[in-house]
Amino acid sequence: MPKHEKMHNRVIRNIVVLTGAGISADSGIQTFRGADGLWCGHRVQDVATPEAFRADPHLVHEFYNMRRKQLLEPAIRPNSAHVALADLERNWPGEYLLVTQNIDDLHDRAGSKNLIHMHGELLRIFCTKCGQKSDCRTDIGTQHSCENCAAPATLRPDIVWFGEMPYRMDDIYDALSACDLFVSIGTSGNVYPAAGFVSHAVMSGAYAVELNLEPSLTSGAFHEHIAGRAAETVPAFVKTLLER
Ligand code: BJW
Repeated sequence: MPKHEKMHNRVIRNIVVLTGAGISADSGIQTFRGADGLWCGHRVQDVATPEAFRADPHLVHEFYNMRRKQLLEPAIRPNSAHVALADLERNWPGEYLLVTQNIDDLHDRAGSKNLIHMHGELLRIFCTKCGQKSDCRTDIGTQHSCENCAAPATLRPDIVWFGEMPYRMDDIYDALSACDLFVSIGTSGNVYPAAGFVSHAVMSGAYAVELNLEPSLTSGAFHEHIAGRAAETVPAFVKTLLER
């Protein structure tokens, strides 16, 4: 890969941005794999798989109820990185797609519109019997019935668990194939398919930039790295792009 090549030498029309837990860390939401990991004593595989949900739906509902409550606390708000990305979308003359692995709604609240929540949304649920999806801002549990088909104990969080297919992969790969710039913000590169997006974009001809506190597992695939907290690096990076 031509590492010496600089972004300012490139014609950039189409942009894909991928975000992970690091962008919401500056809003007070803990990351998954940091020292103070979010999982509160639960191993990921105890709560984030369909098998875990079948084995102990109560534990899994409690886990997501706790996180939903936290997300709705007044102190949890979009930070300057979320706001800068919404600003980029509004002002960028070419194609722009934001793909987030995050299940929080901070990008939505900041005003991002062309946004894919590839791992689902904490404030949505669906019925495993009829498939009906709905908004959810309260606790749910096995005592609740589906409002659409009335089946008992069939509701689950609209979250993509390990072993399940992330959402809108065709749209994501189409955008990656056509992008001139791929930007990854605050993701560790542990979880596929998102961790493979940089390779796909670079093989399709894109310039790739990583913004992270520390190098990710896929750092080697990027042309450029910008180290620091997302709330500081993202607004500065967006400013550079919009001034081109
Ligand atoms: C900052 C910062 C600041 C901190 N500023 N930066 C073997 C090889 C390859 C793949 C697999 C494999 N075995 C299984 C798989 C597939 C599996 C997988 O990838 N497993 C790996 C663990 C190996 N993937 C899947 O199963 C996916 N589905 C799939 O592949 O479908 C295809 C298929 C289906 C069926 C059959 C066959 C194929 C689904 C993945 C679903 C992921 N779900 C989760 C949980 C969501 C629910 C929830 O939140 O409860 O999504 S896992 C969790 O990790 C969550 C996140 O979205 C995801 C990524 O985490 P992220 O965002 O990167 O966070 P961290 O904490 O890891 O990193 C934070 C970063 O921020 C760090 O780098 C910090 O430095 C940085 N940072 N503060 C800037 N202020």
